[in-house]
Amino acid sequence: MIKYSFLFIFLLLLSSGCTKNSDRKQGTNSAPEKPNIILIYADDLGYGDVGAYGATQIKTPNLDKLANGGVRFTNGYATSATCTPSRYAILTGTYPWRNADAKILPGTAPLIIDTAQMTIPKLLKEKGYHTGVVGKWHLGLGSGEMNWNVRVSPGPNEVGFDYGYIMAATQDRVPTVYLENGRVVNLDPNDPIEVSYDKNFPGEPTGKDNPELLKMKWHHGHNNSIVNGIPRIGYMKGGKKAQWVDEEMADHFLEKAQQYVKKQKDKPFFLYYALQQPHVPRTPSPRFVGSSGMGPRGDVIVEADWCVGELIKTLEAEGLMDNTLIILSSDNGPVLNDGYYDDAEEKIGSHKPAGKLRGGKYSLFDAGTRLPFITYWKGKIKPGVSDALVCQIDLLASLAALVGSNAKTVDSENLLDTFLGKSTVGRQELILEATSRTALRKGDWAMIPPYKGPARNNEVKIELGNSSDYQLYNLKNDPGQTSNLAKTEPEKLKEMIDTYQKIRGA
Ligand code: NG6
Ligand code: CA
Repeated sequence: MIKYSFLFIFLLLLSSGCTKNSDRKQGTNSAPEKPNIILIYADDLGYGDVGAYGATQIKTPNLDKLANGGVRFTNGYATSATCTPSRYAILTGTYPWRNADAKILPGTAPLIIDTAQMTIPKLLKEKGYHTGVVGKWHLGLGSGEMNWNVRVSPGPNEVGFDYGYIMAATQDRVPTVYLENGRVVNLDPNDPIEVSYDKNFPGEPTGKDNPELLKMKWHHGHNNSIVNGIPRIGYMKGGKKAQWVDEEMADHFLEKAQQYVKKQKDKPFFLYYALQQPHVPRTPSPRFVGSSGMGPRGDVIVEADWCVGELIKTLEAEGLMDNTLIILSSDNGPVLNDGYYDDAEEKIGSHKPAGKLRGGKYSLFDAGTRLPFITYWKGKIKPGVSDALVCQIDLLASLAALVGSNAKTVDSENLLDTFLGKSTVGRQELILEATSRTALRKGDWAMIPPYKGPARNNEVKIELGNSSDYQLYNLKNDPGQTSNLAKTEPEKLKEMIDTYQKIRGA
């Protein structure tokens, strides 16, 4: 009898589904593991901005430590050359060109992830994870008319995140406030927030009309409401107490990320830590001003690197390094002048933000989407460099495989072994997207169909990839995409066009 009640209690414990850190499987059998997962996502960090990827002028010791102690991917891609579509794709495992709303969004845009859609946090939550997002969101909030003075939903909490501490859109867009689980932080009910992307509120100064109030000057766009002396995109009134201090944003998000880790450490957790650097406006903490010798853009990269180092220190202090998988990448390629005069061009020196690649943010050339991409898991991932073709869109199926979930999407490929450094096999092909235009990467080749429109955006000074002819490049021999082989390799071109049309359903 006693024997049976022991068995009963044992079975009860087994079925209780409690997945405390101490209960996690250590991979000694085929049961899935449940490491903590931290996805660190930088904003506009280029292929060449990281030491481990060849930068010598900017020092990124903490990113390098992850890159050199984990797998450093040389063919790691975002789906897109701008933020919203890449963020949509990484969280949903779905190509952004399948969703017409997945474009750079204003701060008032509704949520573009369907609340019924599969997402990484959702699948992890189903497997017992606590899930959190800290940092830049830019996937829209609410479902139409926005009222910032009540709880804003749907948002992160409705697509799988138990906890959210975010900025709604970008640092250069209003509203310039933080939201915690849908509520504006420090909102004074007597000073309600109003936001418009159409017209100014009477009597409110703007970057266009009140240059005397500016501490940072706008170059293109960015001449609407002024917050903290910085002119923004969009108009905002009220919410004075809730407005963020730009120079404190990095510390603020870091602190929230650290608090999250400390609070959730006894359960497997997923933290999506979406850094705001080095997107404009570049506002390093005073501690980092001058740290790169390259002006604010370099300084905020040094700052972002420091933030990553501090988060790792927290993981170490909490004894979590051995069971935490860290994934680091960026949402799109680099840009120097993205709308403010901040010396990014003037002080660039010999630094190459895109490394050996052509183009940058907004571009269909490789620098738009090929980015630093690192996986790190102390004691689990053998350090190495992988040339496998991998995309952020593959994280959904791969993390599902890691935790024993059968969640999947049409576009996400299970490359778990590749991400863990156990295989060198990547995906065969990948559709790349830049401001609604698409191209194909397949094997060593990239094919860009003809597009109307300027070859170069002269404001940001980036080649966009538009041409009246097909473009075909062999990235292995010619990573800088200097030699268009469309005419000399007609068979390869045809094969690429066929594959492209098959995937795009054209
Ligand atoms: C552009 C902004 C740019 C940046 C970008 C979004 C202008 C002229 N330019 O429209 O500064 O905010 O949108 O960047 O307004 S992203 O990384 O979030 O995609
Ligand atoms: Ca971005």
